[in-house]
Amino acid sequence: MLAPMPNQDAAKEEAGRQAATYVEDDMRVGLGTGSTVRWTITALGEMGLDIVCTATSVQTEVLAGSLGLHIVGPDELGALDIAIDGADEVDPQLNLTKGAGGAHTREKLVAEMAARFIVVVDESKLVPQLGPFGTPLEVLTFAPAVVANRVLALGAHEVVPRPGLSDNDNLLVDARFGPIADPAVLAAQLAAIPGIVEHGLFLADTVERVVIAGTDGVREIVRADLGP
Ligand code: A5P
Repeated sequence: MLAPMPNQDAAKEEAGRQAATYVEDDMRVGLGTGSTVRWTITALGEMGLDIVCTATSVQTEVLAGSLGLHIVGPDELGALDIAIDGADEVDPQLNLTKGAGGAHTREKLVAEMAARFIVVVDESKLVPQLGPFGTPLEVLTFAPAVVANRVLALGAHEVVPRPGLSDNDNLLVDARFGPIADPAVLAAQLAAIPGIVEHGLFLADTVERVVIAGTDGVREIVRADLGP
């Protein structure tokens, strides 16, 4: 677990609110899950824009609805102009680990529906290599031990089950691989295991920018091939 930074809550609010400035009237907006993007959702509620949103979890749907945002299912929108979400780890290429909140399956679907995917974090989430957090996996309840053995065979030294079920009524586990040398390779290997509904590795090619709040204020990193 990464060490919390001083004033981490204030940093989350700052990053979350800055990301909301990318949203404009008439946009179709994907809303992520977690304590940082909660501030984006709060800001959107305050801004009173004419937008339609889709939510990545029941928790976010309830929050956004309570703030007066118009929420519909992804199928009603088909595509999104923008999605904004948090992350658990961000590497220098902008690959992400997501899923601490168990919402990564819906989060990945919504991120990939969006023309622009913006990530909001405090700087404690920046890591030189993905892995220390663990890799969240959503797994069918049908044969979790079979899946765990396949994940161990890929090099995980531990597969830790979480209590409860996801919003999709599946199991959640955390696979511990240690530092991940090549997230794209591991992502492909995990995607090929039957019974894994979705893994929490989000590759950089889906990410436009990361909004990062730290002790010196907010900064943004845009994916290298998109320019400053
Ligand atoms: C939810 O499943 C995760 O992917 C979150 O987006 C992630 O855990 C970020 O949450 P915080 O902003 O609370 O750290």
